[in-house]
Amino acid sequence: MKYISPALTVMTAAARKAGRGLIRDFGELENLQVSMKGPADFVSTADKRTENLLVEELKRVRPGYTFLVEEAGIVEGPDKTHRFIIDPIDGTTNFLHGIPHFAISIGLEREGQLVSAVVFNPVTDEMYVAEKGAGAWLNDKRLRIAARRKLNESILATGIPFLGHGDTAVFVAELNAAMATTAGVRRFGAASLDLAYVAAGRFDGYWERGLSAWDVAAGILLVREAGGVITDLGGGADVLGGQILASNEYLHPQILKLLKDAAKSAKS
Ligand code: LIP
Repeated sequence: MKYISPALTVMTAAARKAGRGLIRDFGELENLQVSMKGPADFVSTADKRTENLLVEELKRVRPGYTFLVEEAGIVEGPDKTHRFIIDPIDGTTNFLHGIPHFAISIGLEREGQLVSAVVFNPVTDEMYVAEKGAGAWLNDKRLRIAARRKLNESILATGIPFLGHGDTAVFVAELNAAMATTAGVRRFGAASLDLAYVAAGRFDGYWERGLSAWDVAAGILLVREAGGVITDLGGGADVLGGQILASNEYLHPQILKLLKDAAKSAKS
């Protein structure tokens, strides 16, 4: 990467340090799978410990910044112009089940604009980073969004409502529409990595509802800096508000229409 800001250097260092702990925890989990209560408690402790470590590491070098984090919520700092948005383990259910697809996600906002991003999968050692105006990168490789223009050649990723979360009827209608028009739909279980995969051109598009800002903040910048288009599911700019659609400029309007029509039909 040609330009790495001091903030991004600090963020990648914190993610690597936290990643080492998560790898140890992930190894330990194998011994705990026999008891049902064991793994869930263990993962929630790992989640909190990782969050604390990230906040401590980042606070040490950026003491005044505000934080929005999954467990502790908003941690106000005197500097209201900078905000870290952090998910210590995005893909917690994968982590809990021993599926090596989860990530540490750290986004940095300056005056409400996402300016730096890190999504780190410690198992595969894939470090995705983006800097506003300087591109998105996977380790040392520049990321570019896929160039496909036809839905019938495209693979989309999504998230599936579970355990009473989300609107099942709307999701089923959207999935039906996507199944009928695309080359396939995937559900990998970690929004930050779904967005990173869109930025890397692995997925041609990704949509999901019921998300939190910390799931997507870093991934949004990755997609933008890889040349992608990202909106909420109404086509608007509220991308941290819980629903998201990411793709390239050709497919985005097609997918948006498809999903809008499907959601409308589910509600009528
Ligand atoms: C997860 C998201 C995923 C979604 C899950 C969950 P968590 O975040 O990354 O895309 O489908 O329901 O929200 O809870 O693992 O940080």
